[in-house]
Amino acid sequence: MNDELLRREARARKRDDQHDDNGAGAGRPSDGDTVVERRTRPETRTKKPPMYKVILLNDDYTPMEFVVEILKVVFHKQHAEATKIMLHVHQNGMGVAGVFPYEIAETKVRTVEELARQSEFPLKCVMEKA
Ligand code: TYC
Repeated sequence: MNDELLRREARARKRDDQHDDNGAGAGRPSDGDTVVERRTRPETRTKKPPMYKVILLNDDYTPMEFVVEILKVVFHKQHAEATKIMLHVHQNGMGVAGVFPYEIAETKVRTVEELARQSEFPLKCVMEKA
């Protein structure tokens, strides 16, 4: 089922590449300096935004309960999932709290660090292209 969807998507992409006038060559000057606008249909495919992992870093001082609360409040995780992620970070040094478009990831990082700062914990959080 998924394979069939992937095949259809690949075929659709191939058709688009062959027929669309929006790709390379569109708008090429026909002579000296006249730019010909050859676009024949509106752009239909909407690009997905690049995604960023928000990564929590381990430290020796931030209480486990605080990290679990952060994961629940900022990343909307259920208690069991939040605990699992926190323990993963505790044991492995870092772990992914979530994956978001750039500006949302950036806001999450700032929120985590601001909440940690207010409680005087050194919890750190970084983002990385997914
Ligand atoms: N290592 C911390 C402790 O033992 C807990 C902790 C987990 C801290 C995850 C930060 O991102 C973190 N209290």
